[in-house]
Amino acid sequence: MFEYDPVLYSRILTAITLSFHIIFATVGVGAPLMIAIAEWMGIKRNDPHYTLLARRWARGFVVVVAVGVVTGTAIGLQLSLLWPNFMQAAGHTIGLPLFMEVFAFFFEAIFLGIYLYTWDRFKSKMKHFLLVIPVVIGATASAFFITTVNGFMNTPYGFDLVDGVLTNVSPLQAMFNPATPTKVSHVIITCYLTTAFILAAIAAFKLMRGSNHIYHKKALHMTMVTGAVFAIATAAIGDLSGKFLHEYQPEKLAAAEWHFETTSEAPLVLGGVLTEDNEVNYALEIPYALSILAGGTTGEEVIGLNEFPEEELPPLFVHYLFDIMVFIGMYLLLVSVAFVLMNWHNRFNPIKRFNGFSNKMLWAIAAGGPIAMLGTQSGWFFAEIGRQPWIINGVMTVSEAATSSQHVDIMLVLFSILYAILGVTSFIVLRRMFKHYPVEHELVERGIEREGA
Ligand code: HEB
Ligand code: HEB
Repeated sequence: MFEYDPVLYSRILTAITLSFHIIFATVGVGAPLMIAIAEWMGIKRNDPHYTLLARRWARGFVVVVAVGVVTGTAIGLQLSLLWPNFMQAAGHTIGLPLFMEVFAFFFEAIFLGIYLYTWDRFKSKMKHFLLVIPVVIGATASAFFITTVNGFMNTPYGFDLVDGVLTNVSPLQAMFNPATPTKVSHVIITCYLTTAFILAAIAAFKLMRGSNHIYHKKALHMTMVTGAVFAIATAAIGDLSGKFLHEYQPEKLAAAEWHFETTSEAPLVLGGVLTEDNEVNYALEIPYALSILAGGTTGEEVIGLNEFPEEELPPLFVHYLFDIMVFIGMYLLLVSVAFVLMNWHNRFNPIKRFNGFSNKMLWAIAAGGPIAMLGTQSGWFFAEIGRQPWIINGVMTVSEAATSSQHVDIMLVLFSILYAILGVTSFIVLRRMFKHYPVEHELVERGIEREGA
């Protein structure tokens, strides 16, 4: 019934590993910034609630980093085990950013250690705050370096192809390939956005569960204001990513929009169903919008799928992945901007300042956390499946790159068990950590509030 196919199993194992890694990596990149903002506000407003936010988030962050390191190491292993021909062909081209990611990680880890052990050890709070800056830089640099590798896979640069071999390699040119600017900024900003929403969701959840504590309200405000800023930035950079695809990977953009004929004034297609002869049914069309996304004007000519040989086209279901991501982007933008606007006129009113939200709003924010993570996942799935059949665009296909080992099925089972254990354990650890030491206790214990206050 099931034919053993090492390529298929390698793809499944890589997809599972990356999807699992990306959950922790995304929060790992975003959390340091949120911690830094909270600690900064604690100092500036002389408000211990914000300082406690930074402390508690930092504790959770450590668990996230630990899992990120394990799953990241699994990726490193699997790159050589499952895709030996890819690593042999391109290893020396992308070795620089791969190494730099490890370096960025060590940089981050060293300062994170110092940061965690020096709360209350400095006379000036500012000195402790300064220690979080290298953590922010290290985490973001990780995302930067590793995303340039992914950029290279999409728009390979910095080598000559002689008889199928990559020669005359320039690692810097490979790193700063045409995909790097939009990809790196889209990834980093969506890491910040997703983390802001996950932290906001936790605060909203606490408030829905009956807590009325100002601590959670302040958390909600801070995360929603930053969330709104990053949601706007995400939309702006997402637009640039669309323009990048138009120029360098037109087949991916056309697949995302089921755009078959090359035309100007091309519409954006939302949802719908594709028939056997490539007719689009039941879709919502926004006139001219694809031309505007691609080139900024309604007259922009957008290349259609019919221009490409059929065996070089990605699977057309990527359309739904793109739709889900864009829809989620709109949802997060709407919720966070609505929240900020609704609270704007209360900003100088000390009583109403932190009370301007309804239960419906709390629901919408609580849902926004998991939804944002889903957006990150669908974004990656879209970008990766949209590059098929290539592993290095136009140079090497995924099946050429794969191992022919007969044991990938066993690896798949073993790694799945590892991820299940890691996922469950980290969930339990995080839950216990915060449940057994609730905010209310910690506030009293640190002398920030009195019992019953
Ligand atoms: Fe990652 C970690 C690899 C993707 C972010 N990573 C990690 C590790 C490794 C890796 C190996 C461990 C540590 C060191 O450095 O050593 N990755 C990797 C690869 C890939 C990735 C190979 C692809 C293919 N990442 C990724 C992405 C991102 C990331 C995409 C973003 C966005 N990572 C990261 C971070 C980290 C890591 C942040 C650290 C940890 C945590 O979590 O924090
Ligand atoms: Fe995104 C990807 C657009 C939203 C996440 N994006 C992507 C792409 C595009 C876009 C075009 C592809 C690129 C390439 O491939 O190179 N977006 C967009 C837009 C929007 C968005 C237009 C609306 C606003 N995203 C979004 C969100 C999120 C995301 C919201 C999350 C949360 N994406 C993402 C990711 C990815 C993407 C992660 C992968 C990476 C790259 O860049 O690629």
